[in-house]
Amino acid sequence: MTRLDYRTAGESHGRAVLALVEGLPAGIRIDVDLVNAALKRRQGGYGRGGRMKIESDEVRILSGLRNGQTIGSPIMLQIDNKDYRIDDAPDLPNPRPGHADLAGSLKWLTTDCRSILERASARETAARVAAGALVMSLLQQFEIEVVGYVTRVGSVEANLDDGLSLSDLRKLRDENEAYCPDSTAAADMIAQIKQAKIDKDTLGGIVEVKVEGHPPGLGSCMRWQDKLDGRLMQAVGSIQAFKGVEIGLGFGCASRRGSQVHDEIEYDESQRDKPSLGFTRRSNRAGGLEGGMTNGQPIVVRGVMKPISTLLRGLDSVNLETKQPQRSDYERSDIAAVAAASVVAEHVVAFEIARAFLEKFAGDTLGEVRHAYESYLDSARKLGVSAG
Ligand code: EPS
Repeated sequence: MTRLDYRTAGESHGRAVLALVEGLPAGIRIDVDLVNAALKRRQGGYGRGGRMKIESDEVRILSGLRNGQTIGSPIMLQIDNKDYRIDDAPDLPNPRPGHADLAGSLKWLTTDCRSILERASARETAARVAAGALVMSLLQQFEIEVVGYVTRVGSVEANLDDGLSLSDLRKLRDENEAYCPDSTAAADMIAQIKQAKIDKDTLGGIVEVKVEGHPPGLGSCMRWQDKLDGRLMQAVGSIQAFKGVEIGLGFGCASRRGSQVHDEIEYDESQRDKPSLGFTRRSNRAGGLEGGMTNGQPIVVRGVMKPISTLLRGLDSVNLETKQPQRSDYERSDIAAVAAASVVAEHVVAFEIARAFLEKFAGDTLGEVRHAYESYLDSARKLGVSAG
């Protein structure tokens, strides 16, 4: 059986960006509207530049479905680029500090950063969102919810009540262009982005993703490669311009004592049918993961995005042909794309959850996966209850 996986292809100004998803069981009805809604949301958010006015991303599913349902075969997703001038686009010899330009030019031995940036570009995240949105149709079957939103832009930090449900967070997030569930902070974030634009500068920020409804036991402590916390960190840390990832309290663990970090365990019989299976916690500083496995609490992952490296006013650089000082190249760019990055983070996390879910509850068909899932929950709820 094929493990759930995906690859992406496509250049920023090539014909299309693509994702090839393999390993989804047969019998899942795919909600294409969900994929297109996610793609549209990724294109939005306050601070996006001219390119997003040109593109209107929509997925074409070229393979893998019959009458709207998966049949177990590879699924090819295509998103066409309207701006596909890759062969006519000018050479870019002046690398932008912070972008892949210089490191890539030195790696592939070229003085034209164009060949590097075409693939390094965040345009590729459209494919990652499409793949993640596709597997949401599987997660929905098991009532697993994933929500991503913005918690910081520049110096503005959101103030979010821990008690907000995922549907509250989603609703509040969707009410503003900062994709932030705190409307006061959202207005301040937008004001900061406006000011950065006036100053011909850019801004970064922090995104947070929460997952609920998943069972305990996803991931494993037996092989480092299988640890779900590490896999989530790679998925989020590999998003363009991300510089750090934390789970739960994350770096905040360093300054506290153990008694202020670890989430003490209780048992509440009335919660036996919840994902915690009754093993409740008063806090969730672990962010839902212990030993590389889900522990029945919500997953909380955060990632930090650096400010966009293409600045309207440029930065000091060097011309790769002449080796003389030169300001970095500018064509057009976003001022901030933290809102869009929250959509990307949501979908790469969704994909990792789906992958870990299908590892534990493997099956060629959705029916077999459901059977494995229910049989596990049945056994888990009987844990500790003696047969006699
Ligand atoms: C990007 C540069 C800009 C962004 C782009 C990421 O594109 P362009 O060079 O065509 O103006 O808008 O983001 C996207 C295209 C996207 O779909 O998110 C870069 O160099 O990383």
